Amino acid sequence: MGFLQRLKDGLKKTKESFVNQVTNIFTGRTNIDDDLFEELEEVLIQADVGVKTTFTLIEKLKEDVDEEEITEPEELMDYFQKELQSLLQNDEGGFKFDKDLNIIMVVGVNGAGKTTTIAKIAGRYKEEGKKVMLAAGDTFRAGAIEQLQIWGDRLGVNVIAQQEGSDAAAVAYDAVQSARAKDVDLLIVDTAGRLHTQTNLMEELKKVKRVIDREAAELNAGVEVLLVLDATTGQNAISQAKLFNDAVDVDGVALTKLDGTAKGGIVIAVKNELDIPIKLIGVGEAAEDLQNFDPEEFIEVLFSSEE
Ligand SMILES: Nc1nc2c(ncn2[C@@H]2O[C@H](COP(=O)(O)OP(=O)(O)OP(=O)(O)O)[C@@H](O)[C@H]2O)c(=O)[nH]1
Ligand SMILES: [Mg+2]
Repeated sequence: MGFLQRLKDGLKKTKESFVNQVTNIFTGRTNIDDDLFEELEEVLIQADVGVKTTFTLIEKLKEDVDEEEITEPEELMDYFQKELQSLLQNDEGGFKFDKDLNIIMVVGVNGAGKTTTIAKIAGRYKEEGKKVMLAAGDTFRAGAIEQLQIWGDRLGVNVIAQQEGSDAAAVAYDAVQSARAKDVDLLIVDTAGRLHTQTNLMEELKKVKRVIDREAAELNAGVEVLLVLDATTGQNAISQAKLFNDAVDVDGVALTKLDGTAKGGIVIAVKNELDIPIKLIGVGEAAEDLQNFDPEEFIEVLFSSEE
């Protein structure tokens, strides 16, 4: 299956619910009136686009109507898609590797998809010929280290680990040293899932980040913090992101499990309410289901009528 087809399949629930409702609003009437905007507002908020972003979108559409003298609701739908695309405009999806050693620290709440996302990223860059290493920084949850080691074996990638209960920052330190000694291109550091409200665990995360930053500065290595968010958690993902961002300065988001929600509008809220770029989206469990986020393509696939 091609990657566009995977994207289409993954967004099926959102297409069937959110996109259908939006389409009906624009096609089921002859005039652009207040009712249209009110219905649109309701559908957008229900789809987790977020209140602030919804208001911005509606305002922009009203401006489009005035400036372009649009009278046909169907024509306005094209503008709606364009406004969505421009709201989602990012730097490119994926990561930039501009250093000899590049480090990605992966953070997020329990079960968001951190470890599987790490495995998918590792597999992808290994295939591209990069030397990849993993660090088992989840020293907290029983079985977490083993889970990463199994992935490492499967992918043929080195995993740096200590025993359960050890200091996550020490694992990160070891891993950076080892990555340098072994000429690794990409080191990905797993961390324990934690609730954004657990202050002590957030402090631990800051410590891990401090250690990585300090060691990376000595080696002139690049560091990115990737926050993994589960799309099915809706607006809660936004509050999580704010607190993780306060703690460790998030550089990008991987939004997983979009296949599991009809409220794909969360993509727009993440980008617009947080101003953190979405780098990757997850639309299923297979490795190929983790894709670089491309806003234009995303909106096109979302609104295309092809199956
Ligand atoms: N359907 C679907 N499932 C996903 C996606 N990404 C991850 N998962 C599943 O989500 C579950 C949890 O993934 P993990 O990677 O273990 O999550 P984690 O954040 O490491 O969890 P903890 O280590 O417990 O904090 C697994 O069953 C994954 O297969 C996705 O894009 N779509
Ligand atoms: Mg994990």
